[in-house]
Amino acid sequence: MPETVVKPKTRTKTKVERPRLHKVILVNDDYTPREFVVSVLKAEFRMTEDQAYKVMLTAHQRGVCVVAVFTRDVAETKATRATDAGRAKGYPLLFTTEPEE
Ligand code: TYC
Repeated sequence: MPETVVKPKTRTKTKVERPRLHKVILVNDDYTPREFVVSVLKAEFRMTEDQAYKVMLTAHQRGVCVVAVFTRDVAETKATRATDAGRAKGYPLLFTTEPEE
């Protein structure tokens, strides 16, 4: 008796999309010293003094500044570490994340 051969009727389309990137955002406050913000930006985001100073000043003047973009995990880890560095010194320094459009 011949075997029944069942042919698949559906095809699987492989579609690979890039992971969405997430912004790390520095939020201004009235208490964290400017130099401390700069030192955290340099340590956690590998910025130069000049880059860090510009980002700090933008957040200071406008309320927020985008620091950099990363995959979600990296963005969240860096934001948490940077926020914790401020908390360890008793400062309200805050870094948040949000997905890019
Ligand atoms: N506004 C703070 C001050 O005047 C400095 C500061 C800048 C704090 C940026 C947080 O995200 C910040 N000492």
